Amino acid sequence: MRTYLILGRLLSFCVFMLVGRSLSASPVDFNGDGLSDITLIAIRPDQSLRWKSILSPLQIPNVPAPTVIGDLGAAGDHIALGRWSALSAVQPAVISQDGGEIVWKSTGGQFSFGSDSDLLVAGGDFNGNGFADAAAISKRAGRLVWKIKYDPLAPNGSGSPGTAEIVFGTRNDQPFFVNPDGARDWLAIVRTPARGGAYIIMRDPASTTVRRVAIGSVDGTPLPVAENSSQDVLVAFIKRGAHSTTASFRSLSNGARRGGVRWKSQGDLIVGDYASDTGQELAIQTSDGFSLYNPFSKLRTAISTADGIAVDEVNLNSFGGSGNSGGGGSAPADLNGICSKVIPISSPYIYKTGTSDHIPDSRSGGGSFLVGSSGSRPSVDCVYVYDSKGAEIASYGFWPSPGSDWAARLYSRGLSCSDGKDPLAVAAQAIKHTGSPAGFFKVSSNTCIKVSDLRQCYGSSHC
Ligand SMILES: [Ca+2]
Ligand SMILES: [Ca+2]
Ligand SMILES: [Ca+2]
Repeated sequence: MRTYLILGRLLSFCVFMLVGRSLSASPVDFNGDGLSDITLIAIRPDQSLRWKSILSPLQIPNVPAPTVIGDLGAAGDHIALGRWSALSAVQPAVISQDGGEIVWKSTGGQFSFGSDSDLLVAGGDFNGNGFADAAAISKRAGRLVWKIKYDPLAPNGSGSPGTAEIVFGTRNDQPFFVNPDGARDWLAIVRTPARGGAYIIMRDPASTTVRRVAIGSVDGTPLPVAENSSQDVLVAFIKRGAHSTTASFRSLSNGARRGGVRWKSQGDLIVGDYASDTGQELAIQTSDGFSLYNPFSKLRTAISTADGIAVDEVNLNSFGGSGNSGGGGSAPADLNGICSKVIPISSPYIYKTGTSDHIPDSRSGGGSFLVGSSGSRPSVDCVYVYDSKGAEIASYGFWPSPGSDWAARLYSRGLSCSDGKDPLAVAAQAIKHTGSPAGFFKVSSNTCIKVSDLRQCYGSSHC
């Protein structure tokens, strides 16, 4: 699902809900109009995170400017927005790696929980009392072990603090969580047996009750979607293609297919009750705003707004067991269909997160990807950049007159193939999606140049 690891400038992976996760949950609603507000994160020059909200974002045509909620966290943290210390509203929260410790920090306090090799689950309320719980999933002897820390930041005398350990699922299952009964979030997995078919299997954390729903064949990352009150009734399966994002919906009660949607853009998805149509909407962040879809009413609408990294309450995070260093290693399997050959960046290639001072034009502020004269011009029309799971995250265009010192000069801003993105936001997107800041610049039909950390500079004397 979502992994928001925040790195760089203004931002990125995906905050949420009204009709949301638990009986007592209300929307991420800062202005009290009953509809979700879009939460955005920006990275400040000192690398701290500034949290903002676009209140009532569907006030067309005048989308309000974001309101500052507060500052919490730093670039490199994961997002854990939730009702940690008050039932009335969500609080910003982040998960940080501090030495060997995983520290969860909100405006109401902090605690250590989980390890850097666990899948860290934020956004769930597994005892259904409205206060956010933390969960960490590890693998033991081929099984998934869910450790739950209930209400860790609930005020004294509130909540039901405690812990639970539940073995549920096997190593090849895809874990998530869902609220199928309106009472609490259940542990959930998607299982795709080798013999075919797929299942959603849910386990009530308050009992040993298990529900199993056959959903045919599905592909993508599961995301629960609520129709009304607090109950999830659909699961969206999100698949990010090279140039598009699709969601296909399955009924949580009987597994039936309930339509789908395709966006011609590749971005982060958030879920919330943003529009007054019944049920939650999915919103994908595009280069100039958000495109929304309601799977119940089929409403499609778009809003344009300033940038920032959109986040919601459903976050499954991983630090990947190797800290924030990122990069290194060979190309992950997911990338193989895109680049059969991966070359770590070295001369004659140069990558920079900015442009040289002598470039004051529309290219400024974007990323630079340069090929020295000893190299050859990439044999593609546009150079696309993929993350380590093979999702396209950026595109660079050729400067038409590279000069004799260069085989090619490409920029992420100001040119026909340029997507205009800030390279640090691209890095944040990659980290949120994959846990790694690596980017792969595809320079021919089968070859990618690997930049291990898109936040760094490579190959230039000006690095
Ligand atoms: Ca609102
Ligand atoms: Ca709780
Ligand atoms: Ca709605």
